[in-house]
Amino acid sequence: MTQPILLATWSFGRTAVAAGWPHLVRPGGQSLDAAEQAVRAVEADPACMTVGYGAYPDASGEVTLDASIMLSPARCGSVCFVRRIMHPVTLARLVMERTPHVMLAGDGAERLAAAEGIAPADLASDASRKAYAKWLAEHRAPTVRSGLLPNVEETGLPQEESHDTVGVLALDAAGVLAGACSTSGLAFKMPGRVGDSPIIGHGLYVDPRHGAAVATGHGELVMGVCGAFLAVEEMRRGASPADAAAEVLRRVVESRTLDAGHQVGIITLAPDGRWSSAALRPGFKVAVRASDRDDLAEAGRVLLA
Ligand code: SD4
Repeated sequence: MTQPILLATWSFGRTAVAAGWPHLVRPGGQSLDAAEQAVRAVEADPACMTVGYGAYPDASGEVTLDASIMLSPARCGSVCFVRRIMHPVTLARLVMERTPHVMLAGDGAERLAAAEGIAPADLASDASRKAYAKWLAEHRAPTVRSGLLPNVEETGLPQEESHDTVGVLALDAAGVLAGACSTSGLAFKMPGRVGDSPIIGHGLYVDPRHGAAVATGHGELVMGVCGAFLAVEEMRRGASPADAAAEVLRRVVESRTLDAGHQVGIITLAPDGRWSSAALRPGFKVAVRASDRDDLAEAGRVLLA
C-alpha cells in the first residue's frame, strides 16, 4: 500500500489540501476525487482573488477562468476562457469523462456545463469589482500602448496577488497519481489571454508510471518549455523529482531574458511518493498533507535571487 500524499501550490494550498485530504484517505479514496475537491475549495473561496469565484477580472472587467485535470495521457480534460462557471475543475473533469475531447473553450465549455445541469454563476465578487475599478482608475490610461492592454507587470499589484494558480498533485493508497489546477490567469490580463494551466503538458501533466507535475507563475514562461511535460519526462528518464523540477526552471532561464518580476513554481511527485518543488525566485510555497505532516514548505530549490 502507498502512503497517500496531497500537495498544493501557494499558501492557499492549505485550504486545498484540507478539503482534499478526507477524500484521499477514506476507504477506497481516489486521488482524482481528492485533487478535484482540493481545487474546488479554493475556487469557491472569494478570499482567493486569483482562482474561481471573486477572482481578478481581465482588462475588460470580465472574470475568465481556466482549469485542467489529469490521470494519464489517455484520461485528461480541461476548459479555458469560461466566464460563468463556479467550478471549472469539475467542468474539466466532465470534458474528460463525458466527451471524446480533451479541451473545450468559452461558450462551448459552458454549453457542456448547461447540458450537465451546472447552473451559471456570476463570478465577480464585491471585492473583485472594486479591485477592477481601482485598477482601471489608476493604471489603464497610462499603460495602453499601441493598442495593447496592460500586462501583469503593470497591474500595480504585488506579484503574489496579481497571479497564482491552485495546482494540486495527489497520490492515493492504491498508488494512483492525479493532478488538477485552476486559475483566473493573470490579473487584468488581455481579454482572451489563456495561460499554461488548462493546457495539458504545460501547466499540468501526469504519467501514471513516472510521475506528475504542476506549474504556476507566468504561464508564458512555462508554455515556452512545455514545463509540466518536461518535468515528468525528466522523471521518466530517471531524474529525481527535485532534479526534474529544477531542470524545467533551468530551461526557462536558458530560453529567454527574464524580467525581475517573472516567477515560475513547479511541484513534482513520483509514483512512490517522493516529491519536490522548485521556483525561479523566492516566495513560492507548497502546502503538504500526508499522514505525518500538514504544513507549508518553502520551494526545494530557488534558481534566481
Ligand atoms: C497563468 N500560470 O495563467 C497561470 C497563472 C499563475 O501564478 O499560476 N500564476 O499563466
